Amino acid sequence: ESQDFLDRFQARIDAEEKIEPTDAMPEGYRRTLVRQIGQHAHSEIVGMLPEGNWITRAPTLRRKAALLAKVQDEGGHGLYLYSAAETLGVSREEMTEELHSGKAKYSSIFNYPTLSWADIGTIGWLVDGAAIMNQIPLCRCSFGPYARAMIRVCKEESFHQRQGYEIVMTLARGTPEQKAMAQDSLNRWWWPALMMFGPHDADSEHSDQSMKWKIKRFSNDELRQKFIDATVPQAEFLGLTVPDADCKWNEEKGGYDHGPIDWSEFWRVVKGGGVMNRDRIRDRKAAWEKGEWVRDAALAHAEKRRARKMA
Ligand code: FAQ
Repeated sequence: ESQDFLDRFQARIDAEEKIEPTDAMPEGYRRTLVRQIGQHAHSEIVGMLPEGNWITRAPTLRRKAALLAKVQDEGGHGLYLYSAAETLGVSREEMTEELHSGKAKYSSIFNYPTLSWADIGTIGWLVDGAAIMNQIPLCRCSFGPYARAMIRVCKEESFHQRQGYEIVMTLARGTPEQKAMAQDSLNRWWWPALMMFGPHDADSEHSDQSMKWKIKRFSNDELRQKFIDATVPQAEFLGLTVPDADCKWNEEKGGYDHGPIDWSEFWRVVKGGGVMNRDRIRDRKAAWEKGEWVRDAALAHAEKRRARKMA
């Protein structure tokens, strides 16, 4: 790749032009997007599992219908994202193989177990809340198919966040036992939710280049701060407390300070040592194998239609 080519590409990015799949692009740009979009897709698909765990145990029909719809939406997000990645010349099979072999990551958050019904509320509130913070700027990502996919995804995440917050609100205003269940859930999910934004900027390997290419519009720490600032008042409104003694309003910076994040836990979970890592990959592999006949049937059907058209 000549310097001239790289400069011309950067000029298009700087001019806020969208890059489309058929455009010439640096190999590093393509690779970064395949990595990020692929991992984002895997997160949506693996993210169906912790919540799927509670569909049969939702406390009312209304809660069950909403949860079912949410989990289905996540499946849909995964499919948009795999399609967006496929425009960059990687196949769905290759991406799936990388997930199953452990080569491709998915969000650390989905390696924590959903122990109580309150966790379904907390996931909607915190995990979808964090996902929205991260994904709204991705609607302006320089790569067209990813940016466009994010618009609908964000609308749906917004519904997910509200349904979660409403579950937690119902529990927080319920019996002392229900409120305690909500607090226990917040205690377990708060730190893992902060870790979703990735390592501190100084330790974030890809940030500089991704910001330059306008794949990322904000750094990991900037988004984490925005999330904390939006979420702490929501917890206060519910009468719940975030499990961080150092979490205090800082007038000077106009945001909340927070205590140290346990990065050794983060890396342990990312590298496979979380409570649910093994189960998640086992379940995804089983689903892929059990679905093989469906893929085969769809291919055979498409082949028949094609042959009929040719005749
Ligand atoms: N978990 O240099 P950076 C959802 C890895 S929301 C695991 O900072 P980058 C919706 C990172 O990949 C969740 N790994 O990397 C939902 C890299 O390793 P690599 C999904 C993490 O890419 C809600 C290394 O650390 N959202 O699914 C994590 O510039 C509820 C160095 O990090 C997205 O994927 C982590 N938390 O920034 C579904 C959003 N953080 O790849 C169901 C799109 C970092 O070299 C229920 N992705 N790593 O092997 C992004 O915005 C970025 O990729 C970041 C990381 C911000 C996640």
